Amino acid sequence: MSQQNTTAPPRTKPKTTTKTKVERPKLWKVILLNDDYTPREFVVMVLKAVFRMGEETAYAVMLTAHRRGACVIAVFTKDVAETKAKEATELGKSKGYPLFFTTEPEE
Ligand code: TYC
Repeated sequence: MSQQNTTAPPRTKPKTTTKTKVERPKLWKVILLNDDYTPREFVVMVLKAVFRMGEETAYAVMLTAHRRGACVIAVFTKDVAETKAKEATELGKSKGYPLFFTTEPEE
């Protein structure tokens, strides 16, 4: 009786390999824009309340936006950046100020 060779080891080496690439989620900048009407103290208050800045950091950021027209405040995930920018802009709006925070993706 002829016997078939059934003892050959199974092929275990994959024909193709898959590399899983996990990319870091892109971060978004929140940018404070200057305007001519919002009181400086109000801008500082909003920066402290929404972005958890201390008095000195908030004042420095406000002054940078005042002098240069805009200032990057912080980076967050897209959702958090948009929520905070909206919340901070709304605070100004509720007092009738044109205070504006915008977002843009980081390179
Ligand atoms: N420019 C405003 C003023 O002179 C103060 C201010 C600073 C407003 C920064 C907005 O992002 C701003 N009262």
